[in-house]
Amino acid sequence: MFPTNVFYPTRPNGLRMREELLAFVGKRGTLLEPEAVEYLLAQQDPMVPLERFLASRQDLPLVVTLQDVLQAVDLARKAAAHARPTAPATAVAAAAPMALAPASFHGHAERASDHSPDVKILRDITGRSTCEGTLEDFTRYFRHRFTTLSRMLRSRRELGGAQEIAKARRSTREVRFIGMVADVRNTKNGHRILDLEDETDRISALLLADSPLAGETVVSDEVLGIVGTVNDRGLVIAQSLVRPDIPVARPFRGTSEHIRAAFVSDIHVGSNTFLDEKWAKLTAWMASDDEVARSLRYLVVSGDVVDGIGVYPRQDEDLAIDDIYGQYEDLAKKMAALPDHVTVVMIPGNHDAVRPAEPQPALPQPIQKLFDSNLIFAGNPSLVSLHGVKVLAYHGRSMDDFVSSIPGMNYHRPIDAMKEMLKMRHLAPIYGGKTPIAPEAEDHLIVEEVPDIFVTGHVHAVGVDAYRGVVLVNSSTWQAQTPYQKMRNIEPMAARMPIVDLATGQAVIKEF
Ligand code: D5M
Ligand code: FE
Ligand code: ZN
Repeated sequence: MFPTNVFYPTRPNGLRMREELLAFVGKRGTLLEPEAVEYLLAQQDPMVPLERFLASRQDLPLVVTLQDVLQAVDLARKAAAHARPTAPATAVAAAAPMALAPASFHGHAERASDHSPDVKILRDITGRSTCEGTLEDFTRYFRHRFTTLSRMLRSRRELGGAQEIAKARRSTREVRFIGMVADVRNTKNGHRILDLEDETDRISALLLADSPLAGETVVSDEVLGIVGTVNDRGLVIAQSLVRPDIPVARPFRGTSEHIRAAFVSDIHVGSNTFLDEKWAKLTAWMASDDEVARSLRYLVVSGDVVDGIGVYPRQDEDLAIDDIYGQYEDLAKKMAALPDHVTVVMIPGNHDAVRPAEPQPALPQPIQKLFDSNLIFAGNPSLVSLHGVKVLAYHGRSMDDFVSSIPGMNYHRPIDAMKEMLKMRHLAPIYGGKTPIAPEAEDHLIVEEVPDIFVTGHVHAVGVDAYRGVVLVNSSTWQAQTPYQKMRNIEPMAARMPIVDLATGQAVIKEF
């Protein structure tokens, strides 16, 4: 069962607190955005951040947004850190957007070598794949996707009393229902029509071009809720869309010490555009006595660790090492050259020597044997605990499908797609695009548990940000532009390494 109360703690005095909050801002002639209310109610003392925000403003806005509150909290945290430079930062962290990562960390660094590794793989397909790709497998897979996501949606207040589609169709009043998107199309007047299905029936919903829903991203095969009214032709005029989402922003639950994790991906060892010198610089820096380098306890490698063989037509022309074992042997040497205090967790990507269909299992034993014991291999995706901090690592192939089906998404802004994944609570919602999906008995691409850190690679870009308390990381590449990427106009942002402080969730990007 989905442990609702673990993710969305409700305070026993929640109702009274909610009234108090609303009355408090009401007296000051302003309103609280519902998301801000939810965030505040999840805090130890909801009044503290609110008072902080109100105190920071001379003239109050009409509506106080979640962003306003988070910014005030972040400012207060920074001010506190400034006043007490050696005091550990409070666990508020990564709440404010950090697209422009600061150059250095707040807080004191620990020596990683003083801490033994603490890695637990919490969720991963490796060794548990059962599917054979039969029709029954697909039916079971989609049923699992639908049931799991609709269970999440049912716990949303907006969808209280949601009906089955067969019932909703016959309604003449306001309806609420949950469906899997079977089709999205535009009408000639710029409206959008969604076809939605559940186990009972199918229905069409209209998103009007001049409504706030016009800007909502909707993709095939995601599961969402609709609130609307049915017109006399059986079409639902949607008033709102409800995503499973992360309904309540949570503070970052970090470690007590400032140990850090670094993130790389898309190393593409074996490619003739692999950035040898940049990697050598990285290796030297990691072993140096730089304070941040010494504080790195973990290195998470999110796939495309080698360039592979026969991944795309005429790839042999772009290879410096044309043997798959040769490529992994070379990578193993590079990993062995990293300092002992760094434990590596490695997942595969679409260039690696495992099945391309997601979820992908960990690299096979004959390849794992090439590496020393400082490496831990996991599947793609995996939920891994590093010193208790939950990291969801996913290579990110589905971003190709996000980019091709959503206007405005692009390869330079992977964070936008990552936020959509969290809202949809699914890493690869679009079925039948470029991302091959294996119909396992359970949908491993569902984001069941909210992670503390969510990392992807694949698009050869770099970025850090946060969404509702989850730190988002996209981890660059160690390969310069290939002829294929040149043809597709993909400019890599290479040799940049995001590093996250596991105590505070603060992220910086180190460039080589
Ligand atoms: O992906 C490297 C980059 O190339 C990344 O931005 C995605 C893009 N890419 C890769 N394969 C495709 C396809 N089939 N269509 C469109 N774009 C693609 P890598 O996985 O390293 O090859
Ligand atoms: Fe790649
Ligand atoms: Zn890739």
